[in-house]
Amino acid sequence: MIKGITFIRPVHSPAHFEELVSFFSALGFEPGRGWDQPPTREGAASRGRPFLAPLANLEFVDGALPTLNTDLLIEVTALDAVHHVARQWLEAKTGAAKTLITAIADTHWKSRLFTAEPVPGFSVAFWEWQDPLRGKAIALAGDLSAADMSFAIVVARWNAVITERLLQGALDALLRSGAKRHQIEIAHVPGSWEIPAAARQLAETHRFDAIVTLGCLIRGETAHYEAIYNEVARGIGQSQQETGIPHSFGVLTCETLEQALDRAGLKSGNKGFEAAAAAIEMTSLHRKIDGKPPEPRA
Ligand code: RBF
Repeated sequence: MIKGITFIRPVHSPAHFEELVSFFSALGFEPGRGWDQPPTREGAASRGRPFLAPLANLEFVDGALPTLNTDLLIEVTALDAVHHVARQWLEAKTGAAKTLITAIADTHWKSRLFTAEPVPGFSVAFWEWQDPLRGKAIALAGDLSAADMSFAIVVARWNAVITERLLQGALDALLRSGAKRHQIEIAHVPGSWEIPAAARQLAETHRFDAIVTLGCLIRGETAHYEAIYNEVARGIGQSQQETGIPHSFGVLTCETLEQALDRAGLKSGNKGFEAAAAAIEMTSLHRKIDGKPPEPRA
């Protein structure tokens, strides 16, 4: 079974190695599992830092080839944003970005492309199909850009050690995805029990694209835990359905405080961050379902 393609690029100095790792990290590549091999009797030390992409192609071409100074082509979405990040990185590192990055130009295969040279002698091309549906399954899906979206976050004070961390996670997700501070309102409520009523009132103002709900119920410390939990979940769901405004669910239900801490950023990610990301995605999907017809496809 074929599993993947590894494209090895030898690097000629430790400094170039560090710079390439920094460049590809800055562009948001997913790092793979790196390795460091100490010197052995057979040879010098070596190290590797893989970067992963969701898709790889080994492509044979017969006919017109792009006139490029590299055979490393990286397909991206949001080429302009990638160009911006690459340019900023080059400017910060070398102060002379202009000579090391080309402008974005059309190719002969209905796409746009630029090349960058993060270290001398190593060039890489980034390109994007002009037809955004090219190569994608035809499906409606929300994006994760929160620019021009407004959110209300309802956060319970009960178990504040946890819920404050969830709140920080949620704000981190919203702000890093392009939401503006003035488009985020935070409502504190005493406990999780109060979340649905506040969420509903906020949704009914129609000032927000989505509501993020954050709370923490701990079974060991909560009498009638199931009853409270069911009602909170039902109330949030009902508010979402009856107002038509997406509500994301970030109310933790945990056996112990330790488990709650893990889910608030210690071990298993931050559920506040995830809830906010879900709110962004659902807002985007909501707009797509509701909004404009899809662009005609070429
Ligand atoms: N609120 C929470 O958000 N998490 C809890 O674990 C929690 N445990 C509670 C346990 C008891 C026995 C009581 C009476 C309340 C608890 N609450 C908890 C607070 C609840 O959500 C609500 O704020 C208060 O009951 C006031 O309506």
